[in-house]
Amino acid sequence: MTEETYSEKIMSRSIDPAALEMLARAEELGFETAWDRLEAMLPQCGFGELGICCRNCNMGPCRISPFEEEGPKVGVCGATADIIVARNLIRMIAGGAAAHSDHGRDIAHTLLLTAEGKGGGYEIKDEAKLKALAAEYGIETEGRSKEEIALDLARAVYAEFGKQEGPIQFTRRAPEKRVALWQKLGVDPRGIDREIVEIMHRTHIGVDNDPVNLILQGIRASISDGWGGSMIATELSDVLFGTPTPIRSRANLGVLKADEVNIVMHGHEPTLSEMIVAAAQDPEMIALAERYGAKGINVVGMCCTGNEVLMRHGIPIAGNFLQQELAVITGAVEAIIVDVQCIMPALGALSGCFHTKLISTSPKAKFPGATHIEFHEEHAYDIAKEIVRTAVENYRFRKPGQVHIPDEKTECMVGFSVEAIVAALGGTLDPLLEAIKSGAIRGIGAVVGCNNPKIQHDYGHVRLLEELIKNDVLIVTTGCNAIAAAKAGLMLPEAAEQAGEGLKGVCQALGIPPVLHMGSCVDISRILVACAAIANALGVDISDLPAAGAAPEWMSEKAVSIGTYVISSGVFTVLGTVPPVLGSPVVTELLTQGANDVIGAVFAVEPDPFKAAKLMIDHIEEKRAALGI
Ligand code: SF4
Ligand code: MSK
Repeated sequence: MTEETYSEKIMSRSIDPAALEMLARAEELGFETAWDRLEAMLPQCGFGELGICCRNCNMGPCRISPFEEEGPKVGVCGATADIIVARNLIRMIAGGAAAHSDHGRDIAHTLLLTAEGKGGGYEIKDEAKLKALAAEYGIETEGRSKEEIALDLARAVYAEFGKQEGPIQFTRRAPEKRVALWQKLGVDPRGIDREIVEIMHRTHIGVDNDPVNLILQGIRASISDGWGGSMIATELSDVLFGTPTPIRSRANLGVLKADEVNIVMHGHEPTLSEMIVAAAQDPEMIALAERYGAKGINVVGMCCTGNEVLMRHGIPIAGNFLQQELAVITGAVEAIIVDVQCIMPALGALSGCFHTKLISTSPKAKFPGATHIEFHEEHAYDIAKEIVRTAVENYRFRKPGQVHIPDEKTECMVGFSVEAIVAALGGTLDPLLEAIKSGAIRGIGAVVGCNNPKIQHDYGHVRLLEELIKNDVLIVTTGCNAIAAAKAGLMLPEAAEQAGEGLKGVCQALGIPPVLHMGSCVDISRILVACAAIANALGVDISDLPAAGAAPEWMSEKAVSIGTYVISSGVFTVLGTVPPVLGSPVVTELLTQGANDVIGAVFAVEPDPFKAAKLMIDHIEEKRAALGI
């Protein structure tokens, strides 16, 4: 089958040729994917879409009629649509902030074990960053071993989660004006866990029933994610595994190999994926693979854990969120190894139709149909080896007749941590600031987030990026958007050809792509750090910068927390899918207009990537005019 022969239905689902090929294959073989399940779900619940259903107590469930005349306008307790929508929204923020921050806590735990000499194979790779972070925390570094420093740092960071009074140290990286604003509004977070717990308390029946007060708590918890839990995850991952530097790799399903053991690592935390990468290089494992007739062991990534090892080791990435099922349908995957977040429970049943083993590893995340091999940092390398061995031994059960791997794999250049960007600029931000001031670069676009079958796969991401770079907007990206960009060839220095003249000149002079891969979802914290550095260099707040954010295909609760901390940091953000808030005029107005007067930024919702680009560019131009540049 070729693209010309695909049905209209298939063509409407993705713009990625590899995904289209596998979707056609899935249809031919009768396998169901997320797109089919969405179709079966239609029409989706209108109350849910508007955010006006509540089951926070057992007098409910209650739902508010959105129609003028008929139907109830309050729940059994008297809660209005505004109250219900605000409560539901901030519970989404709590879910997202909890996910990111628990990830950060796990990394802090790994650092602690490593410092105590109990980390089963981990070591401190970036001593310079360790010392810089220690200095931020006021920890003595002179004449001390890296383990001693790391122990103090891990304990100090660990304490951030359970702190009662604040401040969370990394929030002080934000420009002074921003911190002062947070303090004035009473949203400067006190402790990471505390803010999440307080959301759950306030949204219990009969507690906080003021929509604005509820949203302010959502803002406080989201800041504790972006400038707290997520930033901790990023910074300590760099200490343990190394701060990313530019490296070349490949992206898309074509990175799977027909004659090797294919291991797909999917999920989020680098503690697992780093060790799998190491164990797959173990000569004993390679010899075992050869004994089973494979030419080697091919480890590839998926979603954000894939981004982590892509950025640090150049491990190829097989795809983004909506490609997880498609990878299994290639019939060439011996094991899909998962930890936490964004892993579809559908993978278990689907893997059962192939020889593929779905291997769950986290005590927090078990899946139907999975083989559970629990991962503990104390024995990390040994467990990783056991997992790799399980994958290798599965190679003999591969059914050659089922194997179908698309050819697509695109070259990419990744690894743009803030440190790497500064290095590419020659050691200071000045060339970037000059390019912004001269107008060669009009502004910065932070484009991030998931896939969502409600939007044609990768269409929202890729078209938005193309449009922005054409208009001289330099892009920083993470998560599944970054993977879409890599697959589309936008992460090569040659992609500068597609950029406007100004951006093209800057990229060519520096040898960088116009779309810079800054990492996984938690690494949006790197974007915050970059924004703070630029704002500080210009002597302004982040909300004054010619910068705009977007999440064209977002779907997860983490994305709700991210969007909220991004606007709370002062960056206007365009969402490609509609959040469940339209049932409340008060919340909708606050998020799309009122917040401007409070935190200096708002959300807009625009599914059309061309119109979204226009909104972002207009915003950037407005900010340039206000700065007088
Ligand atoms: Fe209904 Fe109020 Fe209970 Fe929600 S909290 S389910 S609106 S009675
Ligand atoms: S993996 S949160 S689908 S970006 Fe981080 Fe992708 Fe969104 Fe998950």
